Amino acid sequence: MKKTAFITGASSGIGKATALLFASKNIRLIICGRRKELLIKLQKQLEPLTDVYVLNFDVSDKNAVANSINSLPEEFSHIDILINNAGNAHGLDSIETGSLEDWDAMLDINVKGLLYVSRAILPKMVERNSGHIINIGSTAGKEVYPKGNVYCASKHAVDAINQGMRIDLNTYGIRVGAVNPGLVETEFSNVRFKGDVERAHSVYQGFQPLKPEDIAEIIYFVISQPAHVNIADLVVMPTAQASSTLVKKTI
Ligand code: 8X3
Repeated sequence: MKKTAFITGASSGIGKATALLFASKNIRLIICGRRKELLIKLQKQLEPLTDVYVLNFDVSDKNAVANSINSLPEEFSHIDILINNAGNAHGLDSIETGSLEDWDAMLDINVKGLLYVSRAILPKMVERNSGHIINIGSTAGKEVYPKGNVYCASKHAVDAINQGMRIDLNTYGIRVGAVNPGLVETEFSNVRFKGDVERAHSVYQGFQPLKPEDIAEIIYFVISQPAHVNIADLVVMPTAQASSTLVKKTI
């Protein structure tokens, strides 16, 4: 039987690459995000390959999350795979000068958003005693780097939630695992540096960063394992990266 996957943050980056790969593997999709036009465009691209439903909401809005997920038509309400991908960095400031708005945004989206979405989807997985959740964390959830403070805290929270979910959902046979990427060239740095394209671009210069498609392939590998195999936690970096602060650059 065809599986159905629910992907947050599907309008760009890792979420979009995962949607494209899943569609090519005949997985039915619910693609979610804040940018409706991009989701509609992606839906048109995916529809020749699979059934696609668009949900346009902000993960940090708990009512919108619950209403959107409750509004899913019957044929999309059986979710086999949840990819908790939505997440961003806002700013790169030392703790004493950090922006409260940036902190709120990161904690609201990366931590609370992930929880709201999971909480809305889990009851049906529990009812069926099956499901697979992939939480997209970060190397920032494994170590802390200068000025990473709150972003790192939000991703450390994802790491803890990933472990907590696996423990609590063990009794229901629901698989839970995380994929923690290092430097992936997406809109990530554009958002972190608030549209300073040059600064964002410089993060990925002088070495070969990961592409969203690299992470999508790994996510697909994780979800295509046999039912008795749960990949609990993966850290993925470009070859040029050894840690958050050590990247071998040619320039
Ligand atoms: C993205 C990786 O190193 O910019 O989560 O925090 S990093």
